[in-house]
Amino acid sequence: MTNPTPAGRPAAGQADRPAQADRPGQAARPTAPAQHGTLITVAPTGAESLKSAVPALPVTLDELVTTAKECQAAGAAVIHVHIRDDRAQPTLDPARLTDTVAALRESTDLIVQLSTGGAVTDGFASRLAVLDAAPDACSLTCGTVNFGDEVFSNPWPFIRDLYARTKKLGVVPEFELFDLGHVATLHRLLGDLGAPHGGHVHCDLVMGVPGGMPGNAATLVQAVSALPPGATWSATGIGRTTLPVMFAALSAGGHLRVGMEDTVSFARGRPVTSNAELVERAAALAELAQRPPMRPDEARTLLGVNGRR
Ligand code: KMH
Ligand code: ZN
Repeated sequence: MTNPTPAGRPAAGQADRPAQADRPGQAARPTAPAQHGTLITVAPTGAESLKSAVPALPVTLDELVTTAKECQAAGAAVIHVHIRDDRAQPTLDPARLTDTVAALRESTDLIVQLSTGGAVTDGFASRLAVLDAAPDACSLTCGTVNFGDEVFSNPWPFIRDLYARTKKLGVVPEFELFDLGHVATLHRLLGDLGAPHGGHVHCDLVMGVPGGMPGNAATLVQAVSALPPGATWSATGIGRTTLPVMFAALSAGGHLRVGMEDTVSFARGRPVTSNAELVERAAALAELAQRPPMRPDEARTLLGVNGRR
C-alpha cells in the first residue's frame, strides 16, 4: 500500500446505503439526486486501442501502476483493468493478471476490478479464469452486443457461470450494461442466483458503443429506471458521448467511469494526454455538483468490497 488520497480532501459524505438485491424483477425507482459522494472509476487501457496509435495508453505494468497512483490522487476509487503482453497486445495471461493485482494493491488503495470482458477475441474459459487472480471486483457483462464491426459475446450460460464463480470466490461483480436488454438479463440473474458477493448491486451503463444503447440523457434515464431497487450505478459514454453521459449521470444521482478505454479525445482535435486528466475533469464536475469524489475506503463500504485479502 499506499498512495494517499488528496491531502485535505473531505470525506465524501454519507455513502449510499448498501442494498440487497431482494426484489429482482421489480421496477426500480429513479435514483433521486442525493447528497452522496461520487464514485469515480478509471478504465485506463481497455483492449481496443493500439499503443502505436495512442502513445499515452498505459500498457506495461510500470505504466499502469504510475497511472493508477496519479488517478487515485486525482479522485478515482476503482480501477477497471485490462492488461497487455510484451507486444502491447491484450492478454488474459493468468500470471500477469496475478502480478498486476499484487502491484496495484502494493502501490495504491484503489479497488482492483479486473475485466472479464477482455477483448472480443477472448474465449469463455480464459475469461472465467480471470477470477483466479483474486481481484477485489470484476466486470460482468449482462448480454451480447454488437461492438462496432465485431460481436462482444456474452450468452446466458456464460453469464450464469461467471456470476456463480464470483459468488464462490468472493469477488464483487460490477454489472456492465451495454443495452436495455442487458438490464432484463440482470433481473433474471439476480432472480435465479440471488444477491452478489457483498450483498450490493452496482451497475455500470456503458453507453455509445456502436451497436449498444446510445449515449444520451433520455436513454440513461430509461435504463436507470429499469434497474433493480437499491442498485447503484455509474455511467460512461464512449468517444464523443463522454461528456453528455457524464453530465446526465451526475444530474441523475449516478457515479462516473472515465478513462482511455472509453475515450482517447479530451476535446475535439485534442488527444487525451493521460488518464489522470480525465479523472481530474470528472472530479471537478463532481465537486461542482456538490458530490465530491469518494475515497477508496468509502467506495469499499458502498460496494461491499471486503478489506484486503
Ligand atoms: N473490451 C470489450 C470487448 C469489460 O471490460 O468487461 C469488453 C469490455 C467489457 O471492455
Ligand atoms: Zn473493459
